[in-house]
Amino acid sequence: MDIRVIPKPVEWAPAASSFVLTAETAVQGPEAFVTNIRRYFSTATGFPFPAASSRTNVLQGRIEPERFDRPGAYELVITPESVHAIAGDEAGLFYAVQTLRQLAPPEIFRSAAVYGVPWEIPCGRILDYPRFAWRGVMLDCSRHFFDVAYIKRFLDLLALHKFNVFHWHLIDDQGWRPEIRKYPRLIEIGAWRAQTVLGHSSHTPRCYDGKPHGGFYTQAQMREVVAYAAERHITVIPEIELPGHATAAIAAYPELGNTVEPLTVSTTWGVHSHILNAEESTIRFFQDVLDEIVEIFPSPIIHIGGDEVCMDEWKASPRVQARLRELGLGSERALQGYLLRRIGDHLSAHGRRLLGWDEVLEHDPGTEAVVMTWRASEHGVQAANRGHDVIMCPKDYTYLDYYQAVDQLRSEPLTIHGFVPLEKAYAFEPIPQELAAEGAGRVLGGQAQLWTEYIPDPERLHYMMYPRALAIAEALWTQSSRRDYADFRRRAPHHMRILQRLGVHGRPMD
Ligand code: TNX
Repeated sequence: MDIRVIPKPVEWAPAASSFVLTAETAVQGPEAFVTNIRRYFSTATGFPFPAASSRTNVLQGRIEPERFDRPGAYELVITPESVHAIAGDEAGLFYAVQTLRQLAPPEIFRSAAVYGVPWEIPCGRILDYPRFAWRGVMLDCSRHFFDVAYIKRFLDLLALHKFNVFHWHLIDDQGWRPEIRKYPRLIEIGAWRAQTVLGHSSHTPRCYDGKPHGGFYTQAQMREVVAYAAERHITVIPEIELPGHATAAIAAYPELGNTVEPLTVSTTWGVHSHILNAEESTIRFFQDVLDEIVEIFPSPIIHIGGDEVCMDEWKASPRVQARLRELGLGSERALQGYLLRRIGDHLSAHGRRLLGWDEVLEHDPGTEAVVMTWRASEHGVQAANRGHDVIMCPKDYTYLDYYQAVDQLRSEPLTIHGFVPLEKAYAFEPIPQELAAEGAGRVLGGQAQLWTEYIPDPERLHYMMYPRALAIAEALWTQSSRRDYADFRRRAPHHMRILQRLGVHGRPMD
């Protein structure tokens, strides 16, 4: 039998017949395996999956580290008598369970019991492991706020297709989201904007909706998200943007900025001219912020943004010019580099590595910095050749906020611009051809980006995300030799129907 698993496994050897889940089917194995089988298989079937030591009619999970030499690897052996999931580590066992969910009848995704379904899982053997260690999705929760209940739902969706990084874009000009105890005004003031621009922000005259928008995450909520993600083998990478995209922070604490007139949290989109100043007190402020952030987020890597920094304010500011001279620096660019290294050193003192968007390469961030390349992939090649670990997010393949169809009939919802059809997303190759073997080893993986200027709610988010996130999941997991767009298109509609059962409506496939 042909299977429709996404991302496509490394090896699949089908066999005749199937394993059938019944009210007597037992489960054995490590605690997390038992919990996950019950979590994903009990609700729809109504079966209890008791722990038992029977050798037949059983789902058995085991961890055998000697057997695999790659993180996340697993093997599934499905016979009419039993299902054996053998993995090299906990993550691998989790992925085996995700594959089993996809092999089961799609009714398994119901959130209420359904009777009379033959719960058949096709027999065969799967050997599987991921191509890349970093398989991420970025969600921008500043431009539009998504509450914690939704974030958990989003993490469930990521886990189903074996994504393992949630890059949480927490801060931007239009809203500051994480509670920072030392600086309460960040959320009291920075988390709320008065209104939001209507239509495309480039249209003039601009019209606004007149409705306040905002929200924030308490520290307890962020810890809950981290724990919820960890149960699903997803690492949460927080992003604290500096020194650009900082209007919300400056609105809350005007002393962080360069202008005399106070700012308000931005109500429109685009690259803003307001950036942080370069005072020692501002550096300390962000070091304090990061002290609280590292307490909440155990990720070895912390994102500090660093993109789209407009230098006009620094050029015009006598204070910044004096600071340049005081530090003996020759240019505004060098000053940004200085800021970056101060923040990077601070993160190192916490045992964390700095991650920044590819512009940070222009500021000599030190080779321990990780670079996330969003512009052309040549920036990734450059970064890897200079000794940086790299995460590939080229906008022309991975920006899921871009149009996914040509808008001939004016039927697509408004987006920022751009064009990433499904086929293009599927063609995403994280290792650019120009990269030599040594540099290729520095590509940790890649991710899909969901910027939310034009994505106000989960419904629109799902429309933009699927089916393209399925394509990105496969680009990051499956060996390139096994990838085949026609075959992906054969499997994807099944997943779109599964997602619909979960209340997630992607863009209908043509
Ligand atoms: C560029 S990608 C940005 C974001 C926007 C995005 C919209 C990057 C590092 N910066 O601020 O939201 O384009 O596609």
